[in-house]
Amino acid sequence: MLLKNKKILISGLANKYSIAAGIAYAMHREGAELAFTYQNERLLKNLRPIADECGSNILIECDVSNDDSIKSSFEELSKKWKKFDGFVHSIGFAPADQLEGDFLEVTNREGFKIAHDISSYSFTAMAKESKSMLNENSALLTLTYLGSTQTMPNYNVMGLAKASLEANTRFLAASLGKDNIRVNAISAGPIKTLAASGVKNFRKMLSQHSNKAPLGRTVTAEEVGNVAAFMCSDYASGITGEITYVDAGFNIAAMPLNELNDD
Ligand code: 0WD
Repeated sequence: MLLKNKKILISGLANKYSIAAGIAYAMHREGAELAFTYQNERLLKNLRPIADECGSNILIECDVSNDDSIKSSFEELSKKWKKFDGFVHSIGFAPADQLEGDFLEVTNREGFKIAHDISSYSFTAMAKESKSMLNENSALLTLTYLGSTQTMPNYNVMGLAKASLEANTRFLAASLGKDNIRVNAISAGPIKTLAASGVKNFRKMLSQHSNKAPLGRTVTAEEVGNVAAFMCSDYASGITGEITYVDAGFNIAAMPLNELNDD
């Protein structure tokens, strides 16, 4: 069991399709004790049955757009866990009007601000607020996407926010290295979740992905969860500041293999 005796907090579980759900199941299977944060009351009913399956009754409200909410959520957590071994940041958001249409036409200051605040700054904010509670050998993990480094239709300002999140991962890793706390990101291939359905024509992205990826398919939340469990385990003790792709190899391929073959 990769995560025996580890206490890990998971954020961003909106429903059973969330990547965070795949991560929770994998971490539970690997022996971790889990706690969860949820954005608001409305999402609690989706979270509760999954937390139950994972043997957790530590469910804490935390809206990462608000510093007081982040602070009080860790105060709440400290009543159950004096110290813990890391957290998963599986949170991203941009207003819907930013995720449809031409980048230059649709992007505005407010949308830019919100996307970067919720999708990148919140990772720093959670690290800041929890640092005094983190054990040595803790691991922090976030979820990113290829839009950080390559363009694609409709992903727009989220791509910029993910670029920021990846730099954030590196700077946090540099900052927390002296405390022996590791910070990493998983760049997941497209998976049909609530957040993903906010991106226009997401279905087409899925089929394009399968067409180009060396493995000829998309990935599952369970596959992301397995890598997340490893990254937060002591088996990954030599890895920090790294972006690990779990995308069936999509990012390494310039074009589909069969594209130029005669048949
Ligand atoms: O294809 C995908 N699904 C990919 C997702 C590919 C690569 C990366 N990712 C990333 C996302 O960008 C995000 O960072 O994975 C992370 C998790 O996303 P998900 O599992 O795809 O989406 P979802 O199940 O919707 O969970 C994201 C959750 C929110 O859900 P909704 O859809 O209700 O906005 O992030 C949470 C919320 O639960 N969230 C917040 N939590 C606390 N405070 C906030 C907030 N202010 N805003 C959003």
